[in-house]
Amino acid sequence: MSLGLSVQLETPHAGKYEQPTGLFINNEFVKPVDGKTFEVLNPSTEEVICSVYEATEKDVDIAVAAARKAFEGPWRKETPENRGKLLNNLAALFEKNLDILAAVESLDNGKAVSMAKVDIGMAAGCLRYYGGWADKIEGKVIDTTPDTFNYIRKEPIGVCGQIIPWNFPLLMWSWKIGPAIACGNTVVLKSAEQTPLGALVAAKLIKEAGFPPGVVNIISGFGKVAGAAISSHMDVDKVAFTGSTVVGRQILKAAAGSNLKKVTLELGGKSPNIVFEDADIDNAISWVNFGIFFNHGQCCCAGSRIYVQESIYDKFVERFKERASKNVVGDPFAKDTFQGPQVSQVQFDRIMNYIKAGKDAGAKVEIGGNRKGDKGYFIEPTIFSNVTEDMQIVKEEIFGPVCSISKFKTKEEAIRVGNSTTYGLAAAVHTKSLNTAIEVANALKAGTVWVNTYNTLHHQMPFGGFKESGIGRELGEDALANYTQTKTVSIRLGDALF
Ligand code: TXE
Repeated sequence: MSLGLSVQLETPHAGKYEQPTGLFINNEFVKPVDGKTFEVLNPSTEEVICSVYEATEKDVDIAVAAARKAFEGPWRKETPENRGKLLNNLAALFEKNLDILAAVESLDNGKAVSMAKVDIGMAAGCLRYYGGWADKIEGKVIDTTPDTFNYIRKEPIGVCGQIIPWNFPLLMWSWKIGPAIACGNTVVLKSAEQTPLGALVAAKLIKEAGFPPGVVNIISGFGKVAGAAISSHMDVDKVAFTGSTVVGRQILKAAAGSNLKKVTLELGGKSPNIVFEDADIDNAISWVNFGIFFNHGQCCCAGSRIYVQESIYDKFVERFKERASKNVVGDPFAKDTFQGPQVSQVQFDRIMNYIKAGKDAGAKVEIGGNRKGDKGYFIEPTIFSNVTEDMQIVKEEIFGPVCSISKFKTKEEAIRVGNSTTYGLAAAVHTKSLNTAIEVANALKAGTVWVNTYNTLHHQMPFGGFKESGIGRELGEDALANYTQTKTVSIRLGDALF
């Protein structure tokens, strides 16, 4: 029996709901040309939740054609005010459907439902924020000579391909769609193959919010097939990607080898979290714990390298171990859960291999280091000490609940080790000294530096990477630059011939 275009599912938190399974193209759920499907697993139980339809190159072509038609058609003439209204409608629908969206996110990704609710609230905030920008994207007039009138227009880029990961499925969905729509583009968004469910439930809200057909198209599928088809497509004008650095490079190559589409990349990290001896220790411990273990360590900005000043190191390690041991790991739908399972078997294996590599290299396991339970992809919060800068666990992104902790003596050393990475997404400094905070924040080569806090992203503030952590900035006013192109118009006023 072939799969229908929706299935009835049930979540512990929000009860029964209708889960779309098709590709969302032209405001309708449709079956792919080849009729292929793939299974979606519940990471807490390793059981199949349902199957969804898989897009191949042919479906990417259809979705891109729909986005092109909308872009060259009525969408082009849509007023900025109306674009803003649509994003505001969508934000309100996210809020109205918060419980169900959060529940689907927990079911599919494994994140604690309390955290998923925060994600959905932030996604609504992001969509509303860019709704506010839609009618404030302005050009300017530039005076050059008396007989010319010159103006600059900020025009949409066109059809935007957007490829998102599985760690914050719906938050990334909003980070991508919000600014693209505010600037007047159309979108083909591919969700991650591990977490397609929320993106499809949210696709229903696109239609309900009143978007015209073809403006936002959402497809499920695999990176090597649908993702690669988007990044090498000759009629996609821009690609925005969040994911691994390895794939980021492939996307740049695909863009270079096709139509030189504009590319923005938000990639991995190995962020330092630096604690000075004058820091408020309770505060620092809370944020260091949150910095690495939030979202099960599956954050591109996770504070995975912890450096503590020598004089407080022993005390800090003891207190940090105590704190991390209290993180409740388990069923994402249970009330007190902080950490759920890793997203997939592949990620679970990758993390367990890193833990083994740390142990083999002689690092000391302060806590954790094991799988938790025997069902689901749960891993104990793990802290390694006795590490050296050349160890794999200190150099490479683990993307799990695993960190290293080591000591430093001076501010200069903290800056040096903080910067000793090919990445540059985020960093943090904990200190009561304003001078230390500013000096170190300015010296760290990272797109975001937090002081006495961690992971406190906000849609009003730009986010993105230095070095190999990416190209371009998402969020804030900066993101608008990713989704507009500048046109110079120069008009000769006099009639003198050249
Ligand atoms: O990422 P991929 P994976 C890092 C993290 C993690 C590692 C691997 O270190 O352990 O990446 O995770 C699509 N052309 N991050 O394998 O493969 C894919 O379908 C076009 C950091 O899941 O990069 C998915 O939609 N697209 C990160 C998206 O890329 C391709 C978040 C991410 O998948 C493609 C996730 C291709 N050739 C992982 N191959 C962050 N920055 O937050 C894959 N994709």
